[in-house]
Amino acid sequence: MAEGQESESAGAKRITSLLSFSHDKDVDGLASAAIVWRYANSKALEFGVNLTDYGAFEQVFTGVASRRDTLIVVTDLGMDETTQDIIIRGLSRALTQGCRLVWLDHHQWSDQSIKAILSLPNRPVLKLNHDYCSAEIAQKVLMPRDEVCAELAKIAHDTDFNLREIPVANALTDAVSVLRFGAIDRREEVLDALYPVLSKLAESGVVGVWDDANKKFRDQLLEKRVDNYRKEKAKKMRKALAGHSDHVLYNRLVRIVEIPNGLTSTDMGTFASDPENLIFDGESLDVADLLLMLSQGGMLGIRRGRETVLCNMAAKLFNGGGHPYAAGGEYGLYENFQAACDDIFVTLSKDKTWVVE
Ligand SMILES: [Mn+2]
Repeated sequence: MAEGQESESAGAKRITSLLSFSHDKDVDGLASAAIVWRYANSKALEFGVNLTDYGAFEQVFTGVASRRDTLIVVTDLGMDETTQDIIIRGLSRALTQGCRLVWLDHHQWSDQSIKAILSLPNRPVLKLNHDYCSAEIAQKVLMPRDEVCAELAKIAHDTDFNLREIPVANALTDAVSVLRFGAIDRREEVLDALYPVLSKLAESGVVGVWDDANKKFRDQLLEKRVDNYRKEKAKKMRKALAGHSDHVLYNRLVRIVEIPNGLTSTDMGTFASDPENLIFDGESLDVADLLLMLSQGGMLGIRRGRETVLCNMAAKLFNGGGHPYAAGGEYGLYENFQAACDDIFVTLSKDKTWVVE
């Protein structure tokens, strides 16, 4: 036993740097990376970060194979099964070269993916917990006594569980969208666009980017961009909702809307669950039990207005998954929106698993 401990501390001493992989799409991914960054600073490890999204793992994870003596920390990312082989190969190589792996996540994982991570060399750590967002897991595991990290985790929870109770959490969600969509439009790196916010969050927490007395971002240009984005967004969401297609299935109101580029399912889902936003020409629509948002690329975002349905079960019928309150899937490319809606209604009518009895 004593011998084992000795070799472990000798091994730990060799670690000189920390490489963080996190989700670029939302506040949870960003807050997780900021918490990991603070952990790296607390251990005096040289810090590097990669932000990515599903479908782009390959570019990001291929570089990992050349790392040595690095602590690799992955947060807010589930193993992407289509690129699992590439990820496992890269990580396996890194871990035999003295790297260590800590993977913290809250998405649904297949048994096969869990096994693939746990059978990697050099005793990888994998912590999965569906009751928390990823930033909360990172905070509890890595920085349990750090106040700044505790606040970051709280904010991430507010956005990830769609509670929308903390103003700065909403503002940061919009800032991530503005910066991310802006970078994508200009074909720039999302990481570069998010880096200034991320580094300030890591350095001094929320107070580094947000003036809470005035409920504004400290960066005036960012504040302006977010404000403008919110106005445009409200306009687009109203237009999208006006073109909705409704159908009652198993006594549940199912609504499909076409979601335009530049809007997230979370934004649309929140907007569409507020009765105040559902008044058209003096007539008010009911809040839908199940809301499906079809994007021009054929992706489906799924949210619910009541706890009478399970978004993740509906998503399963469209090759997707997620949580009961928020999920996503894929319908495929389409030309005629109404025909696509009818087709989606037919699929939902054939399987009752998404209905809470
Ligand atoms: Mn998350």
